[in-house]
Amino acid sequence: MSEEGFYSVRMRASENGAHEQGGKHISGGELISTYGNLKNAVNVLLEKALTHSRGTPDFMQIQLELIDQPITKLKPLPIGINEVESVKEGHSIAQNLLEIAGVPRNCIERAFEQITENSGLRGAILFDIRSSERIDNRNDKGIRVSRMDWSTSNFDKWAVYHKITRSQRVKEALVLATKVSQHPATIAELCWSDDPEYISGYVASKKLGYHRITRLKEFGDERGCRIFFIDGLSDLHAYITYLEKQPIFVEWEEEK
Ligand code: PML
Ligand code: MG
Repeated sequence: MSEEGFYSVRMRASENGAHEQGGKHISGGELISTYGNLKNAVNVLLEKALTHSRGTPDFMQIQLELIDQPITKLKPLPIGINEVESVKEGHSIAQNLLEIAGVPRNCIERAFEQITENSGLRGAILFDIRSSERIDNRNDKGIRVSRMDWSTSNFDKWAVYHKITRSQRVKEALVLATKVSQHPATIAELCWSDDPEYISGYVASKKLGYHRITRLKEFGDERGCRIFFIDGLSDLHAYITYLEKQPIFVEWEEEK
């Protein structure tokens, strides 16, 4: 990317009113665009919201803001794929990966117990690995990680090299996981989609990379989850500011 100005472009869409009026979350998205590409960027987000299998939005907000900070470049997390036959097996692999990443077993169990009650959020929840409590105080909103992107051409090269289907969804998830895992307070992330037609998810951490798990819920289930397991958090406010405001650009280079 050149040094001209960049814009953070964000979208959120809901059905039966705005999110803050109790509407159902349909879709969210964020990207970084040059001024010249803004029309295209807005269209990408519009298309995402209008074609989502969670429903037809009757509220949508697309917002843009000039980024006034330098953009940090990060390499994508290494990727691994775990093929599983059932949700039970998927959850068991996810739990083992979380444990290897450093999340205590009792905390993992407590997080899984609470997943159902936290599944309608439009953002992520922060789970403290010491107290096994949710600590973000954002209720139904959760934390929305923002100001991040990966150029389509560089992502496409990465996908060809790794023999992975070029999917916007995988790109967005890997960008988010790369940004979140980069912060020293993040121990691991657990995510699966709230899209009823998408059953794969992942566990990610700086130590383990991005582990896709092919089945983490049943087809048709609209409940998703995104949990960041956090340790050593001296400044919760600074952590949330990093997630929401620090601009990140993912860039991959083929290993020599
Ligand atoms: C989402 O749809 O919002 C999350 C998708 C997570 C899994 C992406 C992947 O298949 O790697
Ligand atoms: Mg989604």
